[in-house]
Amino acid sequence: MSVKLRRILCLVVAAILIFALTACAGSESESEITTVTTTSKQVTTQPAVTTTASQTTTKAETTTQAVEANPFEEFYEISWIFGFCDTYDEGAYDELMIEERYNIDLQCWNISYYDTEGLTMMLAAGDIPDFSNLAKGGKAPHVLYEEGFTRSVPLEMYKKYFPYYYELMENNAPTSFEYNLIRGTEEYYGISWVRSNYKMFYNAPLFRLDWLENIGYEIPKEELTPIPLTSEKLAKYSGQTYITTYLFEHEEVNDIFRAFTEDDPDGNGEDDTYAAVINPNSFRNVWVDLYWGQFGLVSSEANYLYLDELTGNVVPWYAYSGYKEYVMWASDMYQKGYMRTLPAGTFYDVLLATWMTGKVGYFNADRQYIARPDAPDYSDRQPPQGLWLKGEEDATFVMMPALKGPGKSWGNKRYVLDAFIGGAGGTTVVGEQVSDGELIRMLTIYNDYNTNKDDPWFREVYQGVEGVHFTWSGEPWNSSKITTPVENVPPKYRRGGSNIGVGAFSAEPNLFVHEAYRQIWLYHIEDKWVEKYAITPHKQINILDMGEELFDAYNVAWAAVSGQINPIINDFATRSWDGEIANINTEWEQYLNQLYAAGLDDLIKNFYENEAFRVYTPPEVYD
Ligand SMILES: [Ca+2]
Ligand SMILES: [Ca+2]
Repeated sequence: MSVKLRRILCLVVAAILIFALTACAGSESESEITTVTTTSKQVTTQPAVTTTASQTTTKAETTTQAVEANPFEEFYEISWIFGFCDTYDEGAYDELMIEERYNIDLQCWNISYYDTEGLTMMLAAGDIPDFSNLAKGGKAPHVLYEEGFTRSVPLEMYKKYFPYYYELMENNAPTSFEYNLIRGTEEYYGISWVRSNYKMFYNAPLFRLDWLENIGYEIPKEELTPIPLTSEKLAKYSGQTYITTYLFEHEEVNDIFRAFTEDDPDGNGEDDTYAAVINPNSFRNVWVDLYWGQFGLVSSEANYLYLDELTGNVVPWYAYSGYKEYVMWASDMYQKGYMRTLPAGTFYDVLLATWMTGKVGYFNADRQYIARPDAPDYSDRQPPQGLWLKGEEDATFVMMPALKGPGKSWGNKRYVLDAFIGGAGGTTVVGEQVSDGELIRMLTIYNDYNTNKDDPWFREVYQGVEGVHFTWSGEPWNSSKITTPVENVPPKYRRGGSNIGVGAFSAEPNLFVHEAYRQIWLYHIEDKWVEKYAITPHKQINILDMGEELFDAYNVAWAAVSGQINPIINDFATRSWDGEIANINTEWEQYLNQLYAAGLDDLIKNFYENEAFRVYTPPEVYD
């Protein structure tokens, strides 16, 4: 993280932490981390019970391989830590299936990957399992490698044994080849993870549809697709939330916000509603990205750089002309009372509580929680379901891809910019004791998982058995799953062995989570929302795009001028929020002159427009 980012964001650290927390909660459901709730800690090694014959019969398409040498001839013991291994009990149903197919014995080490102390002690004793994620172990992948804990992974092996992953790398170049790269080689400190969220937005504009109808804004019926809800908890509200590609014009949104405040949209005869929540201009957070997005920039990312059409310069948000337009719009909406600030308290809690008053008509909703039946601590406080559960049972809602701005550069923030991720939290590290043969076996398991998702054997291992582990909420494999509580699963069907980290390299979302989640994902992909509406930075301040030398020099340069630049930014944000700006174009020019004189000019010349700082390339989103 750049020094700049740290300093500018000091005001919103708490909010960012909440963002991280909720982002975490979401990504867990996506990677389907299985919690195994057994307590005994049996570590006996079980001999594999594999026969070649059983392998050829379990999978029809391997007949051509039957005449070739058995690729799984050599037996391996493979130790691992992913997820809650502290409570893992050897010999689970799915574990045995994988062991038999691949001629291995999986051995889970009984330490949770959240157990900082346990993992630290493990490393201090010089131990590391064969395959693990050690996010909480206190050592980054390159440190583990330099200290002799891990082995490297050659690019060549991805090409040969994990072609699914290699193709993803090609589609996401250049950074995909750079995360975890051991400099000057074609080998990696570990296997970098992939997230499906680069294909997705974080927040979604959500309007009260019943209010829109009451104030005379109709969306054509054929443009509204109802989201069916199938869970026991929310089925009675099925079809009350719609998804649409229809977008209101910017001036229409402004008028809707007026009418949500002035025209009694809830029809109770009282002047008791308003359009939406807003924060002062100095507040920068993912929860206001959709507002900023109308003007072609995002609030939550300080490291995005934009190509400014007016000046021709590559500039950060605070010197981008879209920011000028944003502050004028925000201030106007606030001054008129159509959008209001929050009472004191923890931002996230107060925001959700304010939404749940039922007096607000527009939400920058967290897409992952729209109509989510589980995780009540979070989901029951969010729209739409929170309002239904609080008694507004007839409320209807419509979700759109973005809020359209006045120009042509409007859009939504992509959840993450890159498909690949590195660092301790996003890498599978491989113990130094692992042979090439064992590594190849594991890469084969990863590859098979990602390329055989419709195969019955793989479905049984990685999704479970219908009627035992889950039931379908609708059509099999074309709806979301209703999971059987672990305590109701017969002991012989106990699962857990399939949680060996296979999902960490999947670019595809888990579409079986819950029905709204599934429908929203499918809509995003089918209608290419990311391609149409994502706000793409021209460049992104980070070590991979700048190179270490330029990045380090930049941090030093920023530290030297930030003391002069930040007060200018803060002053403009405050005065514009307070409505103290009479002629925005004159004042904007003065503001830019001040910024450039205070050091921005040199930052632009030496860094932002430096040719060694490469332009950002968006990943391939659609196959
Ligand atoms: Ca085992
Ligand atoms: Ca009213």
